Amino acid sequence: MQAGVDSDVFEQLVETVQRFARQRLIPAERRVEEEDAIPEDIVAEMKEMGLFGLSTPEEFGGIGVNVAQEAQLIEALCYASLTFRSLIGTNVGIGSQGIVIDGTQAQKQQWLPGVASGDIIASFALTEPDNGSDAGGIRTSARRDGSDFVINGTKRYITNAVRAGVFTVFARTDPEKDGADGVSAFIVPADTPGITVAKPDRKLGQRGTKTSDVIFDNVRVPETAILGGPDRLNQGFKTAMKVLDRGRIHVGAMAVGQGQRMLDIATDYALERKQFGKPIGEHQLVQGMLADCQAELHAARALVRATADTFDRQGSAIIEASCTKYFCTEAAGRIADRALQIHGGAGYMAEYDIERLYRDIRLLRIYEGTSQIQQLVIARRTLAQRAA
Ligand code: COS
Repeated sequence: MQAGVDSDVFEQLVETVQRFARQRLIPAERRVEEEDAIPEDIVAEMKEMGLFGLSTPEEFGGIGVNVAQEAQLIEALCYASLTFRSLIGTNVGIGSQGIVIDGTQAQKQQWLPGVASGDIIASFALTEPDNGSDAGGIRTSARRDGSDFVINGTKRYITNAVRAGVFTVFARTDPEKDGADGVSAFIVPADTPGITVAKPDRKLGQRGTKTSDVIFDNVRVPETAILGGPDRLNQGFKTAMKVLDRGRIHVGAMAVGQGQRMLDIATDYALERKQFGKPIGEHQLVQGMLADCQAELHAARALVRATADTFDRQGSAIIEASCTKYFCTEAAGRIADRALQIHGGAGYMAEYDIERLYRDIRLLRIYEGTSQIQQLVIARRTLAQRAA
């Protein structure tokens, strides 16, 4: 059982994050959209609040929440634009969790205090130009040279790469094997010679988030850079999968936070906008859309909480995590669509927030495993369980 922080401290933290999202972040959203950047004073406040270290164990300077608590806090934070979450997202999730789950004590001591404070941004470098869903097909190579490894290859769409202090890089250490088996994870400081971070990608939404290609050209690291130490050679794919399981619950919580925001916006609009002599919320077809949003949101929130509890109890929840990401992000997509529809023509206009939120939410069905990959994980494991 992962205990997390005491309930009174936690309740206070949730209230603080709720207030911060409403009073500080939402008013800054349009500026972030226009400038494609998060204002530095907000970054500083997020550091002060300890948000970068939410999931880092207390002994390494973090807050040490468990998965259920993380989910509630991320839901609260994601009432505001998903862009703000993206800034802390890799430190709380995929960028650091490999070190937390499988790192050696020395690796934890070296990296986690800086990750927790936000002074070091941790970035997760798995995806490549030719390998997205097929994560086991990694082509980036790490060739042994004495007691060093030399990394060559390109990673793609790497969140927070331009800000990164450290990368968890997945590379093929056994060229004889072409699947998941011959892959290792390395902890690579971002200033290691041979690393180039390309200019940030232009995207459909979530302006202010930064993703880029990262090119590794003869990047030399010692064998102690293998995540978990030299004994975990060729074990990197499993680390990636474990990190993504936890991450998928986190993304489910993001979908619930934004889903609630979009439902609230649509409900306010339905109360205020009049057609045929009365507020549109009094028309039953609009009520149908609101009801579907509310029902799906309740189901999504309950699923996130149940899965997070299972993860905290068992230390793993593979099928549940995939079901959660799949259901919650698809539901959020439907909520976004209905919320925009309720706005009519106004919903298509950039003056209304829903146009931006609709674009932002689209990514949730793609990253950390597409909906189709979640279906595949769920179905394969369901079949295997019955066949066993
Ligand atoms: N936890 C621990 N171990 C896991 C695991 C998990 N969640 N999932 C798989 N493994 C292990 C398997 O048990 C297997 O180990 P053994 O060889 O010892 O049996 C090994 O990892 C390989 O697993 P599998 O055969 O299922 O690998 P596949 O290549 O078939 O790939 C999918 C599985 C498609 C599920 C995987 O590639 C995937 O999740 N892809 C999506 C990647 C993704 O989310 N990308 C987003 C990028 S980050 S934003």
